[in-house]
Amino acid sequence: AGTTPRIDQIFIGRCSDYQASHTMEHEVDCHELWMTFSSVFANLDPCKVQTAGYDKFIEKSSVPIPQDGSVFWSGTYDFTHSYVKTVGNLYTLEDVLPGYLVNSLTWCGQEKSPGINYETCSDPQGCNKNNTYDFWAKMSTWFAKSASGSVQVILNAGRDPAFASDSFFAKFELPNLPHDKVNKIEIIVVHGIDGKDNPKCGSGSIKELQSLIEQYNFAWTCADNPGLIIIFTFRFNFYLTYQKE
Ligand code: NFD
Repeated sequence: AGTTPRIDQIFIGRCSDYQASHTMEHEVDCHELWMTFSSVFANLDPCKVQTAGYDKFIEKSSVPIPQDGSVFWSGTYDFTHSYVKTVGNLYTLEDVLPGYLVNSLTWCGQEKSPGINYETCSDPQGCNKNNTYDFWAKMSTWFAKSASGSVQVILNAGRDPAFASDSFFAKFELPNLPHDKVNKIEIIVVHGIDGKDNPKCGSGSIKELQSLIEQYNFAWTCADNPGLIIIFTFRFNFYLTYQKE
């Protein structure tokens, strides 16, 4: 997979854009934030990267998430991002500063000039892949720890399994939801956005998720295509149909 050309300009531009359109508790120095982020990997052999360095980036870009506003997704990337924009007052990781800055970008460093590899992020030992995984694991952990009130997770009934135990949601988000702040997990199962249609609430991998949430001692609800979702599903499928043509 190719890497993102001019990632420095994109990152700094997104950062300025975000601050111009959101009320910030603290102003962020976008150039300094880029330096904090890029110094983790720039000018280094990918296998020498210390991903713990990304903690500083997360700390500096951290923003509060409104109560009842956190939305997690697994297997529903396009649907969920489109949905939260339409409904409003809902936030995925990619809608808040840390995630907004780097979402859908690909980056990795190299020892030789210019310090960033703009050709490829596949190295023989797979270090870049591991670094990227660690990065998103940290981002997911931060996002989960920032949640409060009632949170939502939007799953795809057409994906098998709809709830995957090796997903970022299962490994880094669910286990990091704070017990003193989060009071309920709303499972939303979307039907009809993908071909197959496997489990409903109370069955298959959704049932496994329900038991897991109980083991984590959280209250939950589960809904198959609830009102707003079903309306939105029509809109979404309509949009996809015309986008393809
Ligand atoms: P997904 P999810 N190993 O749709 N998030 O629950 C590797 F290497 O299945 C955001 O995993 O949902 N990659 C972003 C994996 C990235 C693995 C990651 C795995 N075991 C996490 N599992 C982002 N913005 O890019 C999944 N992936 C890859 C946060 C998969 O190929 C969000 O807050 C796909 O590109 C959301 O609540 C991506 O991870 C949750 O974690 C998502 O897979 C979504 O992760």
